[in-house]
Amino acid sequence: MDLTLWQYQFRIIMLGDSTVGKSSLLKRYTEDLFLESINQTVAGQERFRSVTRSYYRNSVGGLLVFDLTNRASFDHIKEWHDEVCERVQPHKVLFVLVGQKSDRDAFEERVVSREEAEKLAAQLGLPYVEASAKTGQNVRESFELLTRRVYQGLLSGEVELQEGWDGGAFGYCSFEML
Ligand SMILES: Nc1nc2c(ncn2[C@@H]2O[C@H](COP(=O)(O)OP(=O)(O)O)[C@@H](O)[C@H]2O)c(=O)[nH]1
Ligand SMILES: [Mg+2]
Repeated sequence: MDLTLWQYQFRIIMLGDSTVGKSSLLKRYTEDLFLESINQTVAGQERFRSVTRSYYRNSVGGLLVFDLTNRASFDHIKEWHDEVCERVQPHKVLFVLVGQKSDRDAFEERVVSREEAEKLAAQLGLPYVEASAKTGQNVRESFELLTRRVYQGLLSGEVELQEGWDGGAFGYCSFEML
């Protein structure tokens, strides 16, 4: 019987407009913490097109994040998606679409409906999940969904393991963030 256990490390990127809550999602996931006014990533740093190829290098998965209360951040999702897909060719990055700040739904601040987000996700061929870094709702699920999606992609040959990429052979996930 072969009892070999494989551990994979996937490099994952988090993409989306500034202030959608990427840093907050990661903080909630890794430390189970939420800060109302988290140290802001330098303003403007996350502008569309400001990302370089090296940022995506060796990434096999990504969370595409928008803010359910910010229409522009939703409108930019397709641009983020297409930009990355174009840049990583001939490789592929597998995404999960995340509608962030779902806690604000309770205050009727939502401006992007679940239906239209699901429609965009279907168009892009991605799973969709609504999450809140503030309450923790679906945060773990978002990362796990992505990890499972990448693992599935590995088995199906959609993404490939590359020899000798930085980060080493052991561990589960490594994160890159703008
Ligand atoms: N209500 C609410 N606010 C959030 C949530 N996630 C982040 N924020 C707030 O949104 C702002 C921007 O978050 P940040 O994580 O820095 O966004 P980033 O620029 O995408 O990394 C901060 O003031 C956060 O406290 C959330 O799930 N719900
Ligand atoms: Mg940030």
